[in-house]
Amino acid sequence: MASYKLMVKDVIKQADILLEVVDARFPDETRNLEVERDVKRSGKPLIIVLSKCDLVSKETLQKAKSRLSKVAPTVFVSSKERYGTTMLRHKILEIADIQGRNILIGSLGYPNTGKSSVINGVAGKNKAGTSSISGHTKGVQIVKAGSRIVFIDTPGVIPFGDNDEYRQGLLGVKDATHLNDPIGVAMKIIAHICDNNKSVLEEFYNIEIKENNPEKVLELIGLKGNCLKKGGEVDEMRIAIKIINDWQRGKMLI
Ligand SMILES: Nc1nc2c(ncn2[C@@H]2O[C@H](COP(=O)(O)OP(=O)(O)OP(=O)(O)O)[C@@H](O)[C@H]2O)c(=O)[nH]1
Ligand SMILES: [Mg+2]
Repeated sequence: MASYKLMVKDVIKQADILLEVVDARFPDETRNLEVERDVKRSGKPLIIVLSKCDLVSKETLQKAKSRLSKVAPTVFVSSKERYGTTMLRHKILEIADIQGRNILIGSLGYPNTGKSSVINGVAGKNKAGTSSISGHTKGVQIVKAGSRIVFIDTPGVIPFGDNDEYRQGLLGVKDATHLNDPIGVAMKIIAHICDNNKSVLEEFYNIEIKENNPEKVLELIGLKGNCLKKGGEVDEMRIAIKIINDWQRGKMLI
């Protein structure tokens, strides 16, 4: 963690502008207030990027944007649907107000929020490596993204003390193969979707949810998907892993 802190401080020191990339599905959970404070202290401009905006409704996005705009200029991007990256490029050029040399942009954020994908979106090419498995970007990398814009891509930073595996599963920081309790994590994901919009689960798994009880919903999904053990009861582990994968791979929109 100490080396992460040093890395963040170093990127802030080198860059002209900082991007904080947050997942539009969890803007609050994937913000890093410590990083925001460090950027503020440096006096350098910050742009917040709400990434993966194809995975949330317009209303959810607008609410998040108006809240975050009070902290820093906020742009939403979907690297998948190639949306928002031109706007981001303009915003960078406008805010940097630097003439005659390249602008260096440090991209910071929680693991797996789409930092490298945003950079690729602005570059218009897949220059920075990406993966659905968190922790893909290992070290700091310099990526040229067209004329005048150079990014520093960084590995994701988990705020100090955040080691709750249920949260990490929900946020996609740890994939199913690295979780100790996939069933518990799947229930957390179910509860999160039910809190936002349970019809997403109903439509995706073709079930009807009568009771907001994650354990029962898991059971229902298992039954519907014919995910059963030899004796006929639901194979909870297998269905839990499928739910985690479906969620983390962005198959459900909330
Ligand atoms: N649906 C959707 N998925 C996205 C979007 N951007 C990134 N992803 C997916 O999110 C996962 C993580 O993307 P990365 O760009 O590797 O994220 P990162 O923040 O660089 O991740 P680390 O380097 O591991 O911290 C990949 O599976 C991407 O395909 C997006 O706009 N929409
Ligand atoms: Mg990356």
